[in-house]
Amino acid sequence: MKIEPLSDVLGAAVSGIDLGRPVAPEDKRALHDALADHLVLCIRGQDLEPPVFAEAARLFGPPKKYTTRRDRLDDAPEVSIVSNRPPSLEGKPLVQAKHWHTDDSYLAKPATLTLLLAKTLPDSGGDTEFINCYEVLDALPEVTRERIEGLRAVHKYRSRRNQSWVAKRSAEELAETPPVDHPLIRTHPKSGRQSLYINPNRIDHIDGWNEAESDALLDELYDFAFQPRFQYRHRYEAGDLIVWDNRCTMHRANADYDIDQLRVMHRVMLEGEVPV
Ligand SMILES: O=C(O)CCC(=O)C(=O)O
Ligand SMILES: [Fe+2]
Repeated sequence: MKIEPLSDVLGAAVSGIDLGRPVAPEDKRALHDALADHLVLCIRGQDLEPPVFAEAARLFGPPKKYTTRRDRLDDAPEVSIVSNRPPSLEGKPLVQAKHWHTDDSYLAKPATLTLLLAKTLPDSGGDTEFINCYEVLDALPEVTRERIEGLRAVHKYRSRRNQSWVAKRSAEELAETPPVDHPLIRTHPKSGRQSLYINPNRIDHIDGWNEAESDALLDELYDFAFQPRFQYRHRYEAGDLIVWDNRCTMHRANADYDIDQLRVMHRVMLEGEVPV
């Protein structure tokens, strides 16, 4: 197994391993260490059917069943489909998740990791971009950091400030996800490092602040975090399996490609934990 950095910001490519087969304990340890160091891994050449993919994800932690029933698979309910032809739009093309976000932050326990397996790629483009949120917090001006110390943000499945298309959920599915609040500065339980924990799609407002003041602060934080110096753009090869840490990164699907071409990814999210 070989592990090589993909950029100075974050990301490492892993080759020479097949997650469809048992993984040696030393390789498992090396993968965990690499993820902690690089925040995003691209494991090359993975050809995994959904039940095998769900099983392989266990290498990193327990997978969870996806909430939106329509977008998950019957033979592997941990695997959801991220397609540019969402089932609820009856064949109409749409790039999902094209604005910066971290997965699941509208839940009390957002997924720790997400695994995304490239199944069908357009001829070119269809990239996923990432932000290193440790670096964002480290670079934040001291005055801003002091202002946000101790603040919490209210996250909602369908937030007032949401930008991306949000899949319709049944009343029963919505009832499973009431609004939650999370700290703006989050400490990673494994690295002990702090990062800026923001989600432009799901944060509705800063807890206890009025809308105008809250919007102003959020806009300032987002503008700062979106700077190219914190970003890595992943250009896919067939069989790429991307694993990212939602506790210290954001990501978005790049929409700058020929949407007439099909793009299908299989996704597994791992059980979450309360952000601290
Ligand atoms: O399709 C992508 O590139 C990213 C999709 C996404 O945001 C996700 O799977 O959580
Ligand atoms: Fe996502």
